[in-house]
Amino acid sequence: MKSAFDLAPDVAQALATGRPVVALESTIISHGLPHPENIRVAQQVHETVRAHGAVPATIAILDGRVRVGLSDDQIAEIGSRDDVIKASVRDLLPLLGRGGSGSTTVASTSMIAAECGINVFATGGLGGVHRQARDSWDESADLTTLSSTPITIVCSGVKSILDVAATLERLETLNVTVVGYRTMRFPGFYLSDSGHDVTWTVQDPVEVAAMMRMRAAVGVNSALVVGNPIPVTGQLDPDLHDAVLADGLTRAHERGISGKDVTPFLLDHFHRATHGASLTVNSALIVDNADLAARIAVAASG
Ligand code: PSU
Ligand code: MN
Repeated sequence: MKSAFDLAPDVAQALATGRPVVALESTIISHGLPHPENIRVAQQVHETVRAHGAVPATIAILDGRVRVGLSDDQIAEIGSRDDVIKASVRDLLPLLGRGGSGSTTVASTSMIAAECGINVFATGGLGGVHRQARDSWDESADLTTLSSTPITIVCSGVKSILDVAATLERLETLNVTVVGYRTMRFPGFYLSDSGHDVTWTVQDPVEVAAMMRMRAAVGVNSALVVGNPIPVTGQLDPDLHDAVLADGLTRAHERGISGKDVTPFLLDHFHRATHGASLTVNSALIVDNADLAARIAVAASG
């Protein structure tokens, strides 16, 4: 089965020798950020991870193969080809079966990373329970996947387009550990503070590494989420955020946008309606999270 994974040479070597590796998702590149900013951010993330002495492993499905560790050319392909499908775990088998190409979400990236022995992953914001989920039943597969995937994921909370309170309740039910990085508040993606508390806080990467060491010892198989807030000085203006979100939700409803298209639609709406201000925030938090993830991976490999 493992032959389905194509590990880049530097990723394979780091895993074989116990050196730090940071998994990265590719849906951010294909569906989360517009071209060409998406490619610029992906490259900046790679450089940031390498600057700390860790190896970046961006995960994607390219022409029927699971790639773990993308070259600059492969990043550019994911970021510019229009036949790249947003692929969650449920989409992997059909894509691989027919030799297609897809970008991996938090769910599928986590699953593949853990299968390959990578234990740290950086992203922007997790998926979660959508607003109006009582009617639509729209809850991201990110949540259930994290309940059964032993990985540490650094993110700026969950996307603020979601029902954050309901998502936190689901994370609790699903045994996912949530810690705030130098905060007791759950980060709000474009905003530093979602308005909700977390139960635990950590002060540095060494503390996270100590938790990771206990994972195997006690048999916890769910994810550890490290919520890393964007600094207040770098966040989106909260009033602008709320107005743009309300407008975006109305438009999505009017246009009948549903299922896997909701998240990309709302992110794109934000980027347009804020004239790029949300894009600046989104790009910055992705790079910040990669930076922290790399330091955690280094601390955990020591
Ligand atoms: N975080 C971002 N941008 C994104 C996503 C997360 O900053 O585009 C993606 C992730 O791949 C996440 C997905 O897994 O959105 C969630 O989509 P859905 O709500 O359809 O499960
Ligand atoms: Mn969904």
